[in-house]
Amino acid sequence: MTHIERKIVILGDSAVGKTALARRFVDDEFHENYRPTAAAKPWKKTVEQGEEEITLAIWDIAGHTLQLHPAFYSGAHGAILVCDLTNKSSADSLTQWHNALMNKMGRIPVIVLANKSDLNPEYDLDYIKKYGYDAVEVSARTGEGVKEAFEEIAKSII
Ligand SMILES: Nc1nc2c(ncn2[C@@H]2O[C@H](COP(=O)(O)OP(=O)(O)O)[C@@H](O)[C@H]2O)c(=O)[nH]1
Ligand SMILES: [Mg+2]
Repeated sequence: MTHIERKIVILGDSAVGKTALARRFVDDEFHENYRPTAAAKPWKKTVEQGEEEITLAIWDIAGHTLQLHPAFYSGAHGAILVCDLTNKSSADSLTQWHNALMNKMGRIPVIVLANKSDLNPEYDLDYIKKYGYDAVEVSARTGEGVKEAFEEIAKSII
């Protein structure tokens, strides 16, 4: 079995659940209290994909500015764009986050996650589709779809 390391960045508006999703995937934990992410340090988790063992270094954005820091995006192989199903404007922001990333990294593989599927939604996946994205519903709280989503992005960047 060969071992490779891949870098993934997580982008999206404040409080959509970027940190919660990384934490659910890496530690299988969820915490209710809101704590804005202070520093950029990668979360790491190793997954198996066929004959490959991939360590994912997951960079959760620190702060919430579209002015992406080089340490954040540099060397990224793939990206996760996150919006919050209870906050429509977070879906309207997806294109901006994606453009900010593409300006730096070109077209790297991206998946779009519509988080907080455990709550009453303000909009549905069709709304996101208008922006050209096939989003997947997930919940960091219940874990719904989270593992599958990270495995999907891992597969696309081997
Ligand atoms: N109900 C629910 N709350 C969530 C979910 N994901 C995150 N949250 C909550 O939303 C808030 C913001 O989450 P956080 O991960 O800090 O967002 P970030 O700013 O994008 O990193 C926190 O209070 C989380 O507990 C989810 O899937 N369901
Ligand atoms: Mg955060």
